Amino acid sequence: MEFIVYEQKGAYGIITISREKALNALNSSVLDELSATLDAVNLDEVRCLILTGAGQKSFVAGADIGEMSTLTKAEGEAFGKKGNDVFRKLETFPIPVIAAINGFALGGGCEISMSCDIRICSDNAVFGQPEVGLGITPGFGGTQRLARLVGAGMAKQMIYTARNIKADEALRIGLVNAVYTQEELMGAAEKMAAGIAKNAPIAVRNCKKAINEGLDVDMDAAIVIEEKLFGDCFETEDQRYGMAFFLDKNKEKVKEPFKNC
Ligand code: DAK
Repeated sequence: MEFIVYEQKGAYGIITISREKALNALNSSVLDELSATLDAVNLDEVRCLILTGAGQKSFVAGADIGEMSTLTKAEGEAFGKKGNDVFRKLETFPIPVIAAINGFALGGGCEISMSCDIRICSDNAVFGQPEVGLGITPGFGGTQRLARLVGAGMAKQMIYTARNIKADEALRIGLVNAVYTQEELMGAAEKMAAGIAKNAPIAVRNCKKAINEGLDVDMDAAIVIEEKLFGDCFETEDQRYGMAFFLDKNKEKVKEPFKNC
């Protein structure tokens, strides 16, 4: 791998997009490597992922403008599909993904963070969808995911004006859940990942599926999705153990890690 660093730390993994000289901009190789990295995550052991960018300045400064500048229509479509496939793979990845946004998150950078389940950022983070200034529309899901996250009015304002916003505004509009100093960001992301990894893995995966799939359908259909995924937790070892532990009156007993089965 040239542009992606993957490190497994016990029950969680950290994916770092590492193309610092171009502020971690997404070219075809980065997208291919990210896809291959996700395919190789050991889902028997890893229960949560963190996605971040290398260096102190940028999470991802967008799709690679140099590479895009010479694309034909057909190549543009192929590049768009490559990006959308990886972003969708992240979004539907069986385990939660936390975006730890450590600087610029522009264009495709903002879009990739929105394909993650949870976004937290450092106080130097900058978000924006500058595409209309480049003569294109946001092409990696920005028009769809931003509107769903922050509402159509705010998404339209950000996209039509191509104006960047800082971390405090991103927090105010609900684009990120929390802002940390640059020094604290990764510690906070790792603490959250470890906390998620401690919970019953099948239940956490089913929650992700229920929320994501439920948001795409009407409430009657969404409730059916929830019922099915709720039912699927029963008869798992984790459900039996989790409930038995609660019902056990022996307060001295220490909770064992969940087994993912
Ligand atoms: N692409 C390629 N290189 C980039 C880049 C990018 N997006 N962003 C930065 N770089 C490179 C710079 O060219 C520079 O390279 P050298 O000159 O050193 O070789 C290096 O990173 C450092 O950047 P700067 O010198 O510009 O650093 P500054 O601190 O002065 O400025 C900045 C930082 C982030 C404000 C600035 O670099 C900037 O405005 N970058 C571009 C941000 C941007 O517009 N991003 C959105 C790109 S458009 C599609 C699907 C998706 C998309 C498109 C189509 N289809 C479905 C077909 C997505 C589009 C986008 O993401």
